[in-house]
Amino acid sequence: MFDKAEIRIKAGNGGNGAIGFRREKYIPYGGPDGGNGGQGGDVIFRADENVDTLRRYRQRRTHSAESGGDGAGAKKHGKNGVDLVISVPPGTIVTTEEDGTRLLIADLEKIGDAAIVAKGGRGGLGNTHYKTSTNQSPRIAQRGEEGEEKEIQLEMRLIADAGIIGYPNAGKSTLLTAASAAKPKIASYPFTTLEPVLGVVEVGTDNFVLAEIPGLIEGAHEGRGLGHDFLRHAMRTKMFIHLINGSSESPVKDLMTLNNELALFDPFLAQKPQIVVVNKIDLPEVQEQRELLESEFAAGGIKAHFISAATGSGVPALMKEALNVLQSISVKEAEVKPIKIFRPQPKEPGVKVTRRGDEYVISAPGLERIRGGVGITPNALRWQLNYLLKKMGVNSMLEKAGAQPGDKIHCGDMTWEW
Ligand SMILES: Nc1nc2c(ncn2[C@@H]2O[C@H](COP(=O)(O)OP(=O)(O)OP(=O)(O)O)[C@@H](O)[C@H]2O)c(=O)[nH]1
Ligand SMILES: [Mg+2]
Repeated sequence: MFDKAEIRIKAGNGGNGAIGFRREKYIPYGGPDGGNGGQGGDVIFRADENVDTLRRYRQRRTHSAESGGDGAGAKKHGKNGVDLVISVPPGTIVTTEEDGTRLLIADLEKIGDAAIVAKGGRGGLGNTHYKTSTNQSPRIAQRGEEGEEKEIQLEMRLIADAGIIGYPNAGKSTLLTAASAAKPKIASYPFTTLEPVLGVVEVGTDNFVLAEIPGLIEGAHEGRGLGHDFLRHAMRTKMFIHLINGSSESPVKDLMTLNNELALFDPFLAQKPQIVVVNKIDLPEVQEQRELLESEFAAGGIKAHFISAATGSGVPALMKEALNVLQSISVKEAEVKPIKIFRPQPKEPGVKVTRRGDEYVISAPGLERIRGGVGITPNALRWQLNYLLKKMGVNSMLEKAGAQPGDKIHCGDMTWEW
């Protein structure tokens, strides 16, 4: 139950190249002047300091970048599509699934880290581009390339397995010190700890990472105290140890207030597994209240631990319980697949000719996106393409493959006769 989201992203398509001719008085067909299509916008992910959770992406939907504009006559190039920048919290990893394996596309650890996750399509070339010494009036142009489309997963990278949360002065630093080798500052005033402090807790031969997460107070979700820093860190743990100061006026009210605060931050936080712990049981006034508190918590269905972080009493049992909870979570998460690094495939495989009966199919990047002008005959089309077919070696490949006069040749949307 970590902060996760699955969305579909679509980069912009490239605009189409134009087929156009200069029109001048007395010259029916001037030179070609069709402009290129614009580049499609990319989909970019960026770690943004103002984003704390993936909440806004939990509703599955498609996020698309703008497509490039089509080219036009008078050598006018299409406008480039605007990139779509998707803001995510620092610590987000972007993965995609391919053949049952999760592939890591980007690891956006620090504020400002960014990665292009879906590349916009290239704009198609206008007919101006296809003018040669033998073909002064090219009637072909290129369609824009499709923008990449992907189903991706976003996930916050964890800072720790378990987080200690609770009012300032509850004894969070003291508990972390008692349970691990971490040495956070301990003091009798609130907000002693300002940044999360991590420690490794050993339980028998197992261990887990425990963090003190400071800053949870009433109104924190509105920015009081350390405000959103709390949310940012709390999101990145699997479970909470909710530490209550046993010597406070009403420990039960403290628990309810802070759990309510968690839900106001993000319902997701309130749903994380939580162990409720009353601290400072070494103090006589807390010891006196123990039975009353136990029954009050029990009435709410909560089995509270009673510990003294200062003396260490009850701490080993608490850590054992935390490990149990973590292990039960990891059983549920066991189907999470290991992550491999995503390596983009080279985009331009070579030219290929495949025979299908009497017909031949050419697959050649770039060539596949060429389209003929309106009303162009198959023979005229072949003539228009001839220069490219020769240059790319397609003609000789067709010959080798056994193409005979009259055989149909397909490439992209085009068909002509050999
Ligand atoms: N008697 C007693 N005092 C404790 C216990 N745990 C912590 N304290 C005292 O409570 C005060 C606050 O302890 P910290 O561990 O700094 O509390 P914290 O929750 O980390 O506080 P912040 O970092 O300011 O949010 C200190 O004076 C501790 O000595 C305990 O089990 N018993
Ligand atoms: Mg502290």
